[in-house]
Amino acid sequence: MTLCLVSTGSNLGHPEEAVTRVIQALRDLPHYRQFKQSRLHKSKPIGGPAGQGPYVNAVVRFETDLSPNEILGELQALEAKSLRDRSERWSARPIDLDLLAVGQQVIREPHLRLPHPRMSFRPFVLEPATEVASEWIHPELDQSVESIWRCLRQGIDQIQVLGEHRKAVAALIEAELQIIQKVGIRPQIKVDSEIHTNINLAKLQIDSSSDGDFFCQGPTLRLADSPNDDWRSEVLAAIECVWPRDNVSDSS
Ligand code: PH2
Ligand code: MG
Ligand code: MG
Repeated sequence: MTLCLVSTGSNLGHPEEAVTRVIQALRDLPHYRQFKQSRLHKSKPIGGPAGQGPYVNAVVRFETDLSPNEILGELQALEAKSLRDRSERWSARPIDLDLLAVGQQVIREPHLRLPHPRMSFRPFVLEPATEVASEWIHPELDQSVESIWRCLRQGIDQIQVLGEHRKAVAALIEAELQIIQKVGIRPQIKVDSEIHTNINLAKLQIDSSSDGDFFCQGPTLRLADSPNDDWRSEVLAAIECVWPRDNVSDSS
């Protein structure tokens, strides 16, 4: 049996009900044991079109013998049942189920990336995840969920960009204005041929090399994992996670 983590979220219709219902549907599936669920957390949407309602998110953990692809198939079937519109990325949705992790497996395939490539900087994933699996070790960062969450909240005060980085740098420079608006400080963006663009005030490391090693612990955005070329929106969404502005307060 392997420990699995799944994040659930909804921001359409009645999000609390939708999340509660889908978690019950997951519990009713036959192959999952030792099921545990976090509280429901409410937050403002990160990324996507303007004008969306707040999200309700929760993380569940269970043990199973199913393979990652089998679990993914079951999650997608449940999503399909909720008639989700997949036309626009990060658009409002009745239910979103994301496979975060299956044990310590690292999978980098077009249809499945494990651990989930954006989990290490998303507060709406990390906070509920600490309630159900604080001890789980992220196999790439070699760090527990609890420790990644602590890093995100406390910050390591750096954005670092590794590897081939022309596009990443362009995305960061475009993001600069918004960083100034959010944090009130002008970031120093230094570029050199080898390593890094260093913004001396962030809490996020950004890795733009296609298979570069993680170079320090903590919340990390690997731009190579982006499903499309819109690195600017990836960087902005990550920055939004790291410096949330007026987050809707938590509720349960
Ligand atoms: N999911 C997204 C994009 N943005 N924001 C919040 N607060 N919660 C989410 O679950 C979420 C999001 C894409 O899946
Ligand atoms: Mg999602
Ligand atoms: Mg999803």
